[in-house]
Amino acid sequence: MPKTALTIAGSDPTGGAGFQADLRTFHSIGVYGLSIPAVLTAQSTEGVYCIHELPADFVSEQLDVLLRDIKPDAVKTGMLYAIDTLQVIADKVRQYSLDKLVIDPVSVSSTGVRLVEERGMDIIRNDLFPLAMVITPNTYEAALFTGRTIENADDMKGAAVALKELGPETVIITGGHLEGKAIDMLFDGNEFVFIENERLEGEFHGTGCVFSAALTAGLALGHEIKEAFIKAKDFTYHAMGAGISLGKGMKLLHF
Ligand code: PXL
Repeated sequence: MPKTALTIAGSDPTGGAGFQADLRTFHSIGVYGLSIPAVLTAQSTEGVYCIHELPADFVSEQLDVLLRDIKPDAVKTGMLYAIDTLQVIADKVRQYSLDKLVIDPVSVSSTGVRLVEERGMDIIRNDLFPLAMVITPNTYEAALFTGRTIENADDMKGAAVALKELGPETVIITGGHLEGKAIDMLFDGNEFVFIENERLEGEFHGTGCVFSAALTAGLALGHEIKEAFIKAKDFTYHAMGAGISLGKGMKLLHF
């Protein structure tokens, strides 16, 4: 029987991000993908043009119907957008004891469009982070959630310690948006693990989704968090290296 991973996330018609990218990633890693769309977007490689909420009680219904039938080996959340939807996810994670939970606290698109309602940030911080096995903010999101400035590896460490205090088991901050080398960092309360890569040319869309989905797939396969982190980073970096310009805007990861 294959291992299973569930993504609860937004729709990105390009497939570069959102639940479509998560499903591609799960499949590529050999994990059977389950998916619940939580919000729809109209977007291209040039950006997000429109966001269409789904009723929170319909997201809730999708979760009930699926989870009464199948217990996924790991779960990730991506763009959830609406306050009511975020609350539903927190409730359902508790109700169904979803313990291998990766929270990618998607807040802003690469082109600067808000992907969560403003007060939703509080629900992510107070209700979702404490339930997470791993949270995967990028440096920009880590700065938003902690109120800190993050410009280098030391700032990343400080932010990770502050984020860990909010309750997740492990914090991974992805640093692709910093100057210089691309640095990603894991903090589990005891040690910091850094991964450094040469920065790749170009603007990429969906790196956060692919990374967190690869991490979730690794956890579904039974890897320890640190091993899943290293493998997920490697997967994402290679997919960026093979990135494609399908449209007029950002590059999409290819794998
Ligand atoms: O990359 C973050 C992200 C996640 N999910 C959806 C998105 C985006 C960015 O645009 O559209 C659906």
